[in-house]
Amino acid sequence: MDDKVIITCALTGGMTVPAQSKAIPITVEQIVEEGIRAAEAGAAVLHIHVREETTGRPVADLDLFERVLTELSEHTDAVLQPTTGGGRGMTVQERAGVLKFRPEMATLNAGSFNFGLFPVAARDLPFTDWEREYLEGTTDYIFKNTFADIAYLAQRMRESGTRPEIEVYDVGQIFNLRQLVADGVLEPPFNLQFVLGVLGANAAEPDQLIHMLRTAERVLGRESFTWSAAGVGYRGEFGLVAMSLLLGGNVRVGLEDNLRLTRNEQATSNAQLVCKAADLAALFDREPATPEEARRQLRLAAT
Ligand code: KMH
Ligand code: ZN
Repeated sequence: MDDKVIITCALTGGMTVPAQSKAIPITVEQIVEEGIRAAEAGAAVLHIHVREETTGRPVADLDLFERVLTELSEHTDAVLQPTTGGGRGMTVQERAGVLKFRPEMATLNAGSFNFGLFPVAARDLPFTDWEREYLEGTTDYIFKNTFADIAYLAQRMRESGTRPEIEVYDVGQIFNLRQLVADGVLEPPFNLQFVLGVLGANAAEPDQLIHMLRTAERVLGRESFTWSAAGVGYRGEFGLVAMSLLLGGNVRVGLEDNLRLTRNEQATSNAQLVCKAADLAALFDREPATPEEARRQLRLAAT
């Protein structure tokens, strides 16, 4: 087990809408500020989406990505990990656009599924028309990551010198990876992120995490990957933090995945969620990895 734990902070995401929480950063300035504070609190990796600045709608706008990446790199040494998953309505080509900035890491999603956020639309929140439509429309939103899409994104990442973090949402996607290795599309060692708790994929339950971890060890080989877990929702997020700390994995927290600091209290910043993860890590005698330690563990090009 690596005593150091890499904390990734997923700052804003591409699936929630602003009415769910005032803390969700929207503008470039807010995303950058949140990223700096999260890194100061112990996050070694910042996972990044961007949003239209006037509405908060998730977008794949390259000008916004460029500004966020440039400003963050001027203020923090954290590993910057933009999404290639994007949000509803974006094509795979649009999602790949951010690779032109040659980030040292980016997400690569390991399979397709119906990414269902529609139950949120039934909550009593002051949704605008687009927000309600965005959430309700996920009854019919396939988060599309076909074998062809994955091959395309993997090739683009090779060209940009970007190391993929592979997002695995369900156990079957581990077998997708085995096929992608056989086809020469992907090559171990992998950095896996088990993302559990998305409706349409797997649940953020202890048994499911263990099952996915053991399956990855059996199918891909125990030495062929590092891993982290991200749970969606409050119980999912901190439940999986505790499990990963215990099992020797890394952790991801952040307002992309969860909006609450305690069961009854909204988080007011990403840094609060990072601090809570770091406090839990201390209870397990694990210290947050610095960005340099994270680069070494994740085998990023810069090391
Ligand atoms: N927004 C999504 C549909 C990623 O960043 O690569 C999934 C996602 C994954 O956020
Ligand atoms: Zn994301």
